[in-house]
Amino acid sequence: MVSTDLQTGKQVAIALGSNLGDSRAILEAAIDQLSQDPQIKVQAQSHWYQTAAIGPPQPDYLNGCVSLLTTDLPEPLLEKLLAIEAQFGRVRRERWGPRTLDLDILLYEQVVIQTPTLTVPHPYLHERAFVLAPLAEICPGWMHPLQQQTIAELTKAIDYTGVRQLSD
Ligand code: A4P
Ligand code: MG
Repeated sequence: MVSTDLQTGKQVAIALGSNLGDSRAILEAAIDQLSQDPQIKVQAQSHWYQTAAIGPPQPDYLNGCVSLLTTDLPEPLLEKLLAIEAQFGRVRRERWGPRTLDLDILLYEQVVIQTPTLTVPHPYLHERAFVLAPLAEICPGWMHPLQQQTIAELTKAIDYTGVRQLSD
């Protein structure tokens, strides 16, 4: 049964971001979509953070993270995330440009993947305050398989200017 499988599922951390449209509603709806998938169990959700954009000039982002248990392998999980992005009208234009919804796989257990379509851990995870702040709330003890430091340890070297936790 699916629920039994999920007990032995893999632990995954996902980053969510949006800076176009009704970001809060879009991000909440994306989590809803994930939680309705029979092969995914959403375990924990961070607060939302208002964050100054990294990249070309553009509006602030709303960022957050969730941790999942899933029986999906990394590539099929990425396909699901891309489908959810598409559902919310995501159109890819410039690199690091504004987007209605961005869903990134940050960590998949201790797995390291480097293919043309998927890099895990996410290559910028350890240096981005808008990722580390929410991630540290929900998985502080998770070891980054390449940095060999926990998420809590990685947060210590980061400048949090422009990153503000929202109250609910
Ligand atoms: N891809 C490879 N690895 C992954 C992964 N671990 N998770 C591939 C998800 N996708 C992954 O994605 C392009 C392709 O990356 C996907 O089709 C998938 O095959 P994209 O989201 O269109 O990426 P991009 O915008 O062209 O570049 P990049 O470097 O992936 O963007 P990021 O790193 O996601 O950064 N500022 C703030 N404050 N908050 C933000 O959330 N986000 C970005 C985008 C820039 N500035 C930001 C924020
Ligand atoms: Mg992305």
